[in-house]
Amino acid sequence: MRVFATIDHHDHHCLELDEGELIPSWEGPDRADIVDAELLARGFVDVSVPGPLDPALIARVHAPDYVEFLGSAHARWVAAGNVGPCAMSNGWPARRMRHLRPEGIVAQLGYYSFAADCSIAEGTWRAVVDAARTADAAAQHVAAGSRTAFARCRPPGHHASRDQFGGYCYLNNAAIAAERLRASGIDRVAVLDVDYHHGNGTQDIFYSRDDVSFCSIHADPKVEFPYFLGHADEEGISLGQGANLNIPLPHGTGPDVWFAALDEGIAWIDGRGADALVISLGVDTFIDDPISQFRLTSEDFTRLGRRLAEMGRPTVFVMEGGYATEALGTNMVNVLDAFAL
Ligand code: SP5
Ligand code: ZN
Repeated sequence: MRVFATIDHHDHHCLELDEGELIPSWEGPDRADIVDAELLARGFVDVSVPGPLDPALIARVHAPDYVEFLGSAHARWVAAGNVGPCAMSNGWPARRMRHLRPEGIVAQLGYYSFAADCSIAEGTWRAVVDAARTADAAAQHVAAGSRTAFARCRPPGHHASRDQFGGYCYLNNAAIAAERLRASGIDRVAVLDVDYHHGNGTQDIFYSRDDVSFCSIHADPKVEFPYFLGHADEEGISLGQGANLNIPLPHGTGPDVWFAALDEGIAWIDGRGADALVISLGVDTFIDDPISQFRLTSEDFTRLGRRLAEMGRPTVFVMEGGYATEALGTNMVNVLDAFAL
């Protein structure tokens, strides 16, 4: 299996507001290093650096003003005299307030984000661009006829919408991969999101379209981040009516219930008739994940890889969450290894 990766993510490590404290984000550079070490140890040596960023592709997924904002936010934060190392807001446009774009950097940080678990460090934009390039390259590899490819990227992407960051995500790597497949002439794409958290950004990006179907299996937003999207009655709108499937599950969900949900999601995708798949591959469903509450074991990730292989479709894997760093490499590569067999 071809792997796409860069090491330019190393300067991206933000602060996040967690349990009332500003802490170094759970989503740190060590995550990618651990996955890289495990890939190497298990013989995944076909590793390529992705090509340059394609602005036209990014523009199919994200608003131009948002992309411009992300690229300049940290420099503006410093220029405005803010002392903290990471740019973040303290106010958001909530109920009955107006969604007019404000002028200052702190206000715009609120306008362009939906959560305080995510900020912008000096090295963030460079890492974000690299993650997007990585997802694009993996999709190009599959569009060119390969059975599969793995985008080993960070920061993750599935919480990022057309114009909002949050949940450790800035540009939506999986959506970028899906758009690359579409732009390469693949008619029907399905994104299957197995990260513990609902892929609210991906859902939102494709919500009114029928050419990219979206299925997410995740912790119930009534009790889990991102809290405000991911319910079972969100089925898509207008042309996209019926092209969105959410399967929310309770805290404490174990393998029996989780794999039954996976079968339901796979049957639904089969019914949609997808020509290629993008997997938003989060392994924060792991029993020992420090911020999550599902109960999959490392062996279950092997089972997941086998089940995805049985779908028999060209498949782009895009790395998302997973915070149990000791086991992250094993869990991520277990999926890929079982798929590649
Ligand atoms: C890509 C992805 O998996 N994003 C997840 C973002 C979740 N952010 C909120 C995390 C809150 C964690 N609080 C757990 C406290 C444990 N002591
Ligand atoms: Zn997650």
